[in-house]
Amino acid sequence: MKLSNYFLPVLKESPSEAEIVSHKLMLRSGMISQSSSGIYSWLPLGLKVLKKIENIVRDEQNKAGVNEILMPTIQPADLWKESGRYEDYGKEMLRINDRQEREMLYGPTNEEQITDIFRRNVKSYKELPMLLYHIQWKFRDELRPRFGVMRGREFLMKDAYSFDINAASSEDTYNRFFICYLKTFARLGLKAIPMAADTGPIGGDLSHEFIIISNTGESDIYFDNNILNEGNKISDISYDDDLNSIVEKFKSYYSASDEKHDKARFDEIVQKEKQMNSKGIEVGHIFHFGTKYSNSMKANVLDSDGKEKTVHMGSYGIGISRLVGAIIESSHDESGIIWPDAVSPFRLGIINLKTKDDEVSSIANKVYNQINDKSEVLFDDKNDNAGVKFSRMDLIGLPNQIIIGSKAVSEGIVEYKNRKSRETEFINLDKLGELLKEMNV
Ligand code: 5CA
Repeated sequence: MKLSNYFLPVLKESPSEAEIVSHKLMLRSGMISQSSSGIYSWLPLGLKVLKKIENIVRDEQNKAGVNEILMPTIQPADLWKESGRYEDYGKEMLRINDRQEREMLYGPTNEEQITDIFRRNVKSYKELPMLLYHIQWKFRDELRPRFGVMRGREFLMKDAYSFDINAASSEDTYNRFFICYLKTFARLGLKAIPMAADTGPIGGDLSHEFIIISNTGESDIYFDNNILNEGNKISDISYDDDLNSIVEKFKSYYSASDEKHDKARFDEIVQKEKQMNSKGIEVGHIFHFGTKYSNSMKANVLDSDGKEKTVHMGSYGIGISRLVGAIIESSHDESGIIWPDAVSPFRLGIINLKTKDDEVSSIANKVYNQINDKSEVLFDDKNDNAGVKFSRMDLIGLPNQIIIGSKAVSEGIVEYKNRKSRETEFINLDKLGELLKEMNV
């Protein structure tokens, strides 16, 4: 992509309404544009990152054997009256009447909708466990939308739902998602700590939040530092392994956010020097609630003994749009964003420093065309001065940069810059291919 042709409305100044660094950087780098409080449009750069995160989340759900579906954003109120949550959900739910005066709502979550799909279509224990997910926009009329996409009113969530014949099997499914979540966050370049959690309006008695450490997070977290090393080999775990014992190992460490924190127990089981206390961002949340919805909504199947059984359920959320902000919170410096490879909007940025020089431009164009065939590249071919070009490229955070100036003509060399380490090296034009291969571009 040529920058002259790309919609990248970067801002020089930090917008005054943004309180935290990820919100500032997302606005400054032209990733999002506010529509109204807590509601954003996604511009090309932001949308690219959102899609990359979405695809990693999708891939890991598919690998765990979860079926992708797509449910609507607008739901009938009747389903929520059946489960008893229509009144309970209160002002956070956006309620709408259609032209026939039927009560509808913009979905804040989908337990009711999915239970309805399940009870209409699944009749036998033979089809269980059944695991389903979708990636869809949600609306919650948050009292205090803030921090940009971190606490939005409209936000993109991956929500999955599971149906099992009994509690034991349902807990195995819960553990499967637990592992799937650790794999997903690791692939996104994040260290997410699972923490026992309260269940709030979703309900149930077993629940874990997945929280990444960040000093701008909304949750206070307390944990045993050893848990951070436990997840190192998570990508090697297969779904055929004994998942329950792996999950038990994680659960054996102390880790809790403020609402569940028990200081006496923390002091009792964690050595003083291993006690960690910081702020964190919740990027995922899993719930096991047994028959809460299946009971009230009569989601039953015939068991092997020919008797009707109420199915056991869980639900599993990942905040996809929140993750864009969360990743920036954990990966930036004073010049801007530093994208982890897996979610970077482009693998490489090329800067033509001398757009008015025909010889330099001809080399820069050639390099761009060669790489652009194989990899995602953003080519800064605009007529700005060098300072503007450097700071813009640093701000948007592409992991690798190639800077092409007059030395390309006089000496046949260009400069390579690693955005994260800020190290630069001159490189012969004929060696560029090799270097980029090493950088995985
Ligand atoms: N039905 C369950 C699981 S599918 C559920 O809704 N869980 S949740 O309420 O915990 O939300 C799941 C995830 O969505 C959260 O972990 C968080 O990452 C994200 N999320 C929740 N509220 C918001 C919000 N207002 N803005 C951005 N992301 C949010």
